[in-house]
Amino acid sequence: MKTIFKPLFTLATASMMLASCGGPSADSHSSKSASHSGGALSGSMAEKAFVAPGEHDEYYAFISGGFSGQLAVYGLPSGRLFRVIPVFSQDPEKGYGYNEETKPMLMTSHGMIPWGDSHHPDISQTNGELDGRWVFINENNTPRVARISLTSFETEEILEIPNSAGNHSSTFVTENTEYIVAGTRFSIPIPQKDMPISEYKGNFKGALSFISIDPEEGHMDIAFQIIMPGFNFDLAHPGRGKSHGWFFFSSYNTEESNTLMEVNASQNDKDFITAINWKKIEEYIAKGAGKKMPANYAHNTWNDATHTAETVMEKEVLVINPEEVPGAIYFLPTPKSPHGCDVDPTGEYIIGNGKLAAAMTVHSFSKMIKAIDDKAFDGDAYGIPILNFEAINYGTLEQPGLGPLHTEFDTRGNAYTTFFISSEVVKWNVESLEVLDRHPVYYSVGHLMIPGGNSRKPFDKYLVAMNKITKDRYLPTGPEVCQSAQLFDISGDKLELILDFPTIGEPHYAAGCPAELLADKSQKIFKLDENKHPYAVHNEAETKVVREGNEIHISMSMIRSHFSPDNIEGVRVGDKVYFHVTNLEQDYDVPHGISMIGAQTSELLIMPGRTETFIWEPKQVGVWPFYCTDFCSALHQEMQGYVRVSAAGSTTPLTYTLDDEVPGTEEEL
Ligand code: RUQ
Ligand code: CUA
Repeated sequence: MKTIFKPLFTLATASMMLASCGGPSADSHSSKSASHSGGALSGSMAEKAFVAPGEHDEYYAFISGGFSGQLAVYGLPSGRLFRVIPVFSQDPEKGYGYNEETKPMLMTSHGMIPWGDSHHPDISQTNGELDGRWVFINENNTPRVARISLTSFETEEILEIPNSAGNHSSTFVTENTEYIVAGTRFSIPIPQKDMPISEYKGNFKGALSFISIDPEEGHMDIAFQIIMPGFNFDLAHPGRGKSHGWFFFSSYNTEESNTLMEVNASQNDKDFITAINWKKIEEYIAKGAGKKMPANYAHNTWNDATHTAETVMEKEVLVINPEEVPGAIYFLPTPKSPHGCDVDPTGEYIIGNGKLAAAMTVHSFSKMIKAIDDKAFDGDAYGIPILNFEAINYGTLEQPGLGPLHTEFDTRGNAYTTFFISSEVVKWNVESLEVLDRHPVYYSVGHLMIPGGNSRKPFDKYLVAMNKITKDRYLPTGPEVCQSAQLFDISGDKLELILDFPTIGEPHYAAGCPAELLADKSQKIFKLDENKHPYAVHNEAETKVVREGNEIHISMSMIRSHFSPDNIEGVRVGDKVYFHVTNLEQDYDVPHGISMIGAQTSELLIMPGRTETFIWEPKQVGVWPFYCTDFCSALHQEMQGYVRVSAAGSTTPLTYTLDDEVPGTEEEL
């Protein structure tokens, strides 16, 4: 039997693995004998995923890169990769995090961090439907959230989250993009201090941050943080429709243990989903609840006019103690270390995927409200009422599979849940709690995504399953093989697997939307006459080279197919040379690149109308070339230039030319 599962689950689930659970047969784990999917796709299935050369896809899929820190853009149903949007990690291909303009995007209270671990993208909504303005995504390791423009497909803002560690339950937008959230995975001392780890229990706290989104510009701000008991907060989901105004967070380690977590955090029969009435908290805040706490966190914003990011260090955050907001926070007991916490499109059903449970728990929002009114409590934890399980529970899906992780929904009342251990997607009806279909995936699926699946209006034609392990599915590439996504057609009664495609990094989670929501408004150029970069040039006449002590600022332009200037003399060893380069093109899809021999940074890849900067510190005397790195025209290979570097202290005058014109000469400032 070929069974794929991760050591994470060995202790708690070895016995579950042995029980017959109605999961797929051992055989169906093998690609070679998988009769359900067909080892080779049949012709009609292949047709469903086929997008003819020159045709466009029906959907965009934004698949997180997991530990790559980025967000990749694919088309569905083809699975074709269009672009990797750099978010939390440097990207030398695009100069992101390397050029002077974008370096501030990666600034944090710990300094500049070149890498991140991105998990959960989510597209902005209006009235509970995707509006295609922005996609948000979280970073776990050094807690941050990012906002990416779905016009320019670039990261526009990154906000660090203080009092947080392992920002996992994030981002997840509310119905009108009022908030995204950031729930801490690790509880920590708040404020941080030097203390024994063994005193975790009762002393460490878990912050749940609500980040408000400006409705016009999208700017992010931490509206408030709720300082919760020291649990591990895992996933989150906003209410919608009738439950709009509430947010639900799953948690594990309600035991509050701090060592050998795989055993000690799995003791309690039930952990909690935390239900937070954020509208009520807003009312409390309006009446003065909460207090400003000193903090230090980076807020990095892209300026569209200057084409430059800037960092502001924020100095305080509003924190709320649960005791200050009675009636706004409740615990929903949920078996057993719930991971995914998902709300159906009607807002009535709250699904807790107890990753160590053999059953899935469905809570009812209306029963929850009634239980609150009836005060159907089973005590409290740290003063927060624990609702009676029977009073809130809608029902249980018995033995649907092993290791349920995440659930998404269609418009027909069905839910689709991933099972990590039994490697399958199970379709079930939310109201009747009946399993309708199941399909193996290859292998160890984490999240799944239906475009719009986090909104009131899912587009339920396709489902993407994102797999952690692929083993024998692709050509081997050394010790690490790719991770993958698998595309299902869910328009019929049965799940139909129609495509397998490898992904960038770990395809952790994804957001998708119909192509027509974005395609028409996709940005084509940046207008040159609106370029307010301090070193921008708007034509070749404005190009210049200026010495300021041992700094040299080259204001250079690029257009098919030359740089201006293309020859520069009078640079000396020990100088710090700034290349400020403007792409004068005003045509769609004509970026130019530039790189300089020996520059200890990446290339610049400059979009039409934009200005970018890199620094070169020549170490050696000589005549050194630079060139365009992006094949831009038939004369791309001619797009080049030289810098003459003289010895330190040399008196070679600073001159620069294009086309044997009279050399420009700059006085030393
Ligand atoms: S979590 S694989 Cu990082 Cu989204 Cu469940
Ligand atoms: Cu410009 Cu190649």
